[in-house]
Amino acid sequence: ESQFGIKEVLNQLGIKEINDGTSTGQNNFSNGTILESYSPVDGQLIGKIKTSTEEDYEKVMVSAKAAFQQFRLMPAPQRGEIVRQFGEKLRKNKEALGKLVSYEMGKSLQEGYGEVQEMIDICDFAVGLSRQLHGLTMHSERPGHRMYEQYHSLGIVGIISAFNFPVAVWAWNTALAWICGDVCVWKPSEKTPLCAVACQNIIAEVIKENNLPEGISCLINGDYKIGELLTKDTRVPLISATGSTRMGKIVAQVVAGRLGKSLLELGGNNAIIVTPDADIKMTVIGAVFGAVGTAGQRCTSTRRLIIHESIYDKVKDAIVSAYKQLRIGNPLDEKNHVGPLIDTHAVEMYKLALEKVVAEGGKLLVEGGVLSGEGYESGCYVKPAIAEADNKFEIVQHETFAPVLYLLKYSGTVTDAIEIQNGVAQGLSSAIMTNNLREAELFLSVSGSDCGIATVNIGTSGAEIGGAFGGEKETGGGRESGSDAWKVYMRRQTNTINYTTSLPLAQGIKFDL
Ligand code: UN1
Repeated sequence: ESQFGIKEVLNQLGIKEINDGTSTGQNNFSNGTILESYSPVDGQLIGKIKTSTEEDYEKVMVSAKAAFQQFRLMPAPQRGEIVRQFGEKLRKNKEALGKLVSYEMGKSLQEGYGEVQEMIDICDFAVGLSRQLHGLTMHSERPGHRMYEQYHSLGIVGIISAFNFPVAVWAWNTALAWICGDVCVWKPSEKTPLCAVACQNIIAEVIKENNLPEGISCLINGDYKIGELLTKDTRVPLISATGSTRMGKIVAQVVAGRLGKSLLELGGNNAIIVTPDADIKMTVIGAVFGAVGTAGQRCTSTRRLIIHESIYDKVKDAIVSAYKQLRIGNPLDEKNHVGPLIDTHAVEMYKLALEKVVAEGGKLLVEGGVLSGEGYESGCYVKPAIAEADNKFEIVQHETFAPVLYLLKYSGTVTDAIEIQNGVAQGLSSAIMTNNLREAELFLSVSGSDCGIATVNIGTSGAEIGGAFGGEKETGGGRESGSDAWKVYMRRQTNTINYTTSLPLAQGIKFDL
């Protein structure tokens, strides 16, 4: 639609009417069936891609393997320079790519830009890291020996990403993998293939401008079957997969079956604990953004509010009244807070969740519903809903990728709230709203939150790239992005060198000949 300047956006990003879904960075070829990408914003066809066949996949792997042989020899800081140039190109394309993310995925334009900003941030982080792939040195127990460890490039990294962060999740993985000297093969979500083509077009320019071997960044497209080729492939030492717990369990078993490594970023069931010492104003902003941002389709979205009984009504009223101010509509219009769900299947799941919570004895405080009429033609726009529920409800235990927020009440101390917060199968993000130091520290202590992310006076979503991102339990245990998450993209080697003329054995063992 020209009204959002989408034609110009597609032009700038090199998206054609029909695009090759297979790319080695220089060569694009695809012999599979056609996949159409419709926008949840207005239901319009944005473009088509040709998916990858098994033969296409084989060509990609040959090219990736050859690229790795060369790329691993390039000094890490020089690889960092490549990532720096990629970050520069992302800066130039931030507006266009952010708009495409918003149009193809449906998140608000602000969040579309935010997602591209996360890509830029991880590039900056990776550039610095390219000079800091440190190993330790140890003191040998034997005289005249030196012991140290080093990190070597791993090989081909398979990246399987979800629709909700169609560009950033790839960048978190690939920017680190590249500085580590790995090459990447990306299988994006079938729901957002054009975002992937746009990213691949951007990195392809960098690869060309630097005369790098093709195959450093590869793209394949298709359904789960093409993903299966990756997970089964012994040429791929690491699979990084983001998506549902159901998908993650399948990937984990297949990869473990060949003793490969997997980095899993799966479902969350994130809660904010609101204690009697919470700042209510901050709580409302954090909770509402967490619950309705990206229309509740982040793995870090706030699903549960665990509120102390003494302030329950006050918090409930404040949140319910904030929901009345939410504007739902075209996400490319910056006035709107909430855009559409990804597709009508997601709408069905949302409706089912609301039916279930009522059937299990919950009470709707803010009724949901699917919007229709002008501006809502795609059928993907829903009203964010709030339900009073119990943590034990089956539906509350389950991650519904939609803006449905459950209010849970606790009595007693923060320990009781923590028990509820931890009483789910998932363990991604968690938060506490309190100005009470004792409560906050307890929440962060070993007997506190069991999640990979635990924050104080912040909501559950919107993590910065500098920290390691990921979660425990059914969230899969993987860590991406900041801190030392890079280590999973490399292989570690322990080296001991003897510079004497004798051969003393470790543990003092005598072995004389
Ligand atoms: C996801 O939903 O897959 O913390 C990732 C956040 C974002 C990343 C979400 N930085 O909400």
